[in-house]
Amino acid sequence: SNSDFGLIGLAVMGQNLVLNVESRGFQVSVYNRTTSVTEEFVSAHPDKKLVGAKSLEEFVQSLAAPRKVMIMVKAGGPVDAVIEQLIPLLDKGDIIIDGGNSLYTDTERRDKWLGDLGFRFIGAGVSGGEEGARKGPSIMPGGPASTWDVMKPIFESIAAKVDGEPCVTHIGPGGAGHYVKMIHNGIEYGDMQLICEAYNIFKAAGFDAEELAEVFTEWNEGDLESYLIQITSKIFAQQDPETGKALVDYILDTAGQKGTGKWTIMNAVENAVVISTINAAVEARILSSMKDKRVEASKVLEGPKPKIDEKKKKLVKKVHDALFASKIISYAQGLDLIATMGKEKNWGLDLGKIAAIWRGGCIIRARFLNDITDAYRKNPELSNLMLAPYFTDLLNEFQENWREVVSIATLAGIPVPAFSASLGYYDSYRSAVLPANLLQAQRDFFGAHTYERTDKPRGEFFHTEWPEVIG
Ligand code: NBP
Repeated sequence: SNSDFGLIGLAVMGQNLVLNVESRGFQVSVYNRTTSVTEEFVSAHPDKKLVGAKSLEEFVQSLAAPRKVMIMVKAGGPVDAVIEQLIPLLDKGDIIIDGGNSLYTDTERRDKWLGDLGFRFIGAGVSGGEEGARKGPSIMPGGPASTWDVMKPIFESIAAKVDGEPCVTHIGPGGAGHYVKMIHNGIEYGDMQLICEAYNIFKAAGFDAEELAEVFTEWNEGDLESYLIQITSKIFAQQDPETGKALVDYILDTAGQKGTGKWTIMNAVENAVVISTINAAVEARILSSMKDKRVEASKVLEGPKPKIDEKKKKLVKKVHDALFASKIISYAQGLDLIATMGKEKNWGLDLGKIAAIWRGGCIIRARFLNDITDAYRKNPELSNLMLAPYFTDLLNEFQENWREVVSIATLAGIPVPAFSASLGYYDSYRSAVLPANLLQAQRDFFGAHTYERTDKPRGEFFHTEWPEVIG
């Protein structure tokens, strides 16, 4: 009974996390439902301080007190199944960590369930895929602060580091960690779609894969520097071994999704927060998956030829501005949702710290997260990221090219749902006057909903006897 840490679930994420924890000097016990997986894993790493357990009893007995057990199995039912099997074997005060992509409401339920039984529970979002898990992920743990204190040394040692700071912080109680991970995934959807729209515009302007690789390589050396821009440059440079041509041109244009984007949208609607960029990204995936219907419609529904006549160098700058501006909007919306939910739940979230731990390890890591961190450090009560002076200046600088890109694309019949949704949000948000006066008139007309007047104090409501409409 002397392992520092135990992990259940030796699929991709679990195996890599175990190797990461072990590499920081900890002895790790491992258990997997299918025993052969455990045996193969342990024997593949004879030089590592690993204890492979054939049963959960053996696993639990191999851990030093208080036991620290991380569950890394498929989200949903499997997590509850593992917890149920663990409960009779653990002692009060032992710590259970769920590191999968659990829905935050499940985490809240488990937090209460296990807390009532005297166990300590942490629901931690882990981002960065296989490589992140092995070399250093971004970790978003939620649960009691006192439990976080016990886990802190291990979590800080395995997390990615940026400027020496570990990409992990205590997010808040209960489901806060998994909630923030969910929104992180939504933001990831937005980032990916925005890059795809930039690509589509360049394609219509005649850029070949080599030129695209150059554009993205250059962008990755500037203010757009990020993991997703970097891998995109590598994707364009990748040749298909069979034809010697760009591999990307052979990949079918239908995307899948696992559900975190959908959860993010549902939560935004519940909180009455606009996340139109992420919305557009999720819907773009849905539309992409309707390949057969799109092929049919392409034969009958007309539009202009998707051709853009612009000087390539100038277009690159314009699309850069459109992409960056849209990305700022997407983060402004995602962070607005996190802030709103944090207040609603009394989670005491620190948006600056959340942005800071996304700077390394995770899929959305990007240079501009430094500026987001700064913005919230300067003003923790910032009402919207767009209104932080640094981002206000950028948006003011970019907005002209941004409009031009949305217009050029629209006139050429190239769909830019995320670029235009972002611009629509920007223009709505900065409109002192919106046409909702008419909307209120309509509502009062058919439903006697009443309205307020521009020439009377707020809070005074009026109703008009509108003419009768027959038929
Ligand atoms: P999977 O999500 O594919 O889960 C496979 C693991 O779950 C195996 O170890 C399997 O054991 C175990 N398992 C299942 Br399925 N049902 C079980 C049950 N009833 N009892 C016990 N064990 C059970 O693994 P993953 O891709 O490594 O992901 C793990 C978690 O991390 C998920 O929540 C995922 O969403 C999250 N995540 C994944 C990534 C990624 O890039 N893959 C990134 C970030 C987060 P078996 O071997 O006996 O079938």
